[in-house]
Amino acid sequence: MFQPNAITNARLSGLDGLHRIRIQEGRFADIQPLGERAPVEDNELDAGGNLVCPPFVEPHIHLDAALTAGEPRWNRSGTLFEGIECWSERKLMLTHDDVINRAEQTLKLFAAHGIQYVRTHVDVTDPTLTALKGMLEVRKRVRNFIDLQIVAFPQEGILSFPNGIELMKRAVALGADVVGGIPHFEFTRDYGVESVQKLMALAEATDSLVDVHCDEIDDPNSRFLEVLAAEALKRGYGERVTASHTCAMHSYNEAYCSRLFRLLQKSNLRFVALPTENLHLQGRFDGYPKRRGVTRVPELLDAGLKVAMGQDSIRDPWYPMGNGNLLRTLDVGLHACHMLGTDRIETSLEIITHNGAAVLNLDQYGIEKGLPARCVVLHGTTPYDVLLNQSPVMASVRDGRVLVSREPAVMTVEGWEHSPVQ
Ligand code: 17E
Ligand code: FE2
Repeated sequence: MFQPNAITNARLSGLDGLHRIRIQEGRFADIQPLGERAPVEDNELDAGGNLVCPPFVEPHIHLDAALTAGEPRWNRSGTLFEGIECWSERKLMLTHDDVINRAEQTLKLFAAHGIQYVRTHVDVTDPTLTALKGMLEVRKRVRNFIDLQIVAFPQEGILSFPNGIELMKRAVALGADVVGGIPHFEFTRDYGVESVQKLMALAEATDSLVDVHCDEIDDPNSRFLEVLAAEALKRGYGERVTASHTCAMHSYNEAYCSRLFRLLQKSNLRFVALPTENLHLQGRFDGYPKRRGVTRVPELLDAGLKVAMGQDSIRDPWYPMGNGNLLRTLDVGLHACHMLGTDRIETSLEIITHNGAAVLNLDQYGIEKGLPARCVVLHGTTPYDVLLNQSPVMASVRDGRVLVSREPAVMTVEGWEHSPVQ
């Protein structure tokens, strides 16, 4: 495996000109300005004037369900609820090897797209905990490529599924890193509130992070986000708590939102939007106009909160598409959220890098002297360029080793003759 001692001709966010980033013993050493394009020495990786940024972070994916679309049947309505029914049938067919094989196949796709950090939700509403045990094994197997965080996710509820809280506790004891929840799917509003209190207590007692599927529904009365934020504030836990989806916020009235945002800022929760997934799942009970169902990303960012974007699904009972490329998710997200102003585009890579790292509470992340030499070489000189062309990453470097390298595609259009317009 190629272990360069520098990445040369790298363009870095916030710095003018090109740079040579030296690497020593798997860590970034000094970063030298080059000005113009410099010749590339042996044992250096040539970034070719392209942007170099920290590895992409996938903050939200259901790896246990990945690559099961159509098994044992297709989700015909396209709703979250039919997806959960299909999955509960597929769940009965899970084996240890089945979970490991599909998760690894999916993670390889992620690695090929420059992702080196992944948080996966794993359904623990299963008395055998087959998916969780498989994922604990996957976490070990992929560690040279990807840091994997595992969420104990109660897909069918904490209070609405038999022994829900005991299963959550067992999952954390077995090694899950993060406590999950799904209050909008509990049988009653009261169950939903109680589930949030219980999961926060479990997280605090076990010193775990929290990531809740929160209000993934077009119902403006689904208001579990305020419960989660208030619990996080009370416990001083906000930066360790993530609210995923929060689709109902799309449908909240402005007066309520204005009150809610005050609490969100005080609690400093993290957010994950899943734009491809929720454009597909939400609005299903609407006539025209149909809601997009994606949370209020620009407003949350403008309020100073950390918002990341994730893929959620790769060909599973909820969503039949997905290819591991977070640039695609970001592109769709920017469209869905009215974020195609140039200022938004130029800062958008933060959403799939630093903001994802904030969600995962990573502390050794970024391109700085002394940090692990982990980064990706993009194909383009500006974020605009990268987004516009949707080119996959050219290289992915982890602890000084080049894990992924790619040549730009060569394309010729034969016989196209034109002269410039006078
Ligand atoms: N489970 C869920 O509750 N919501 C989703 N979007 C997926 C799984 C993919
Ligand atoms: Fe999800």
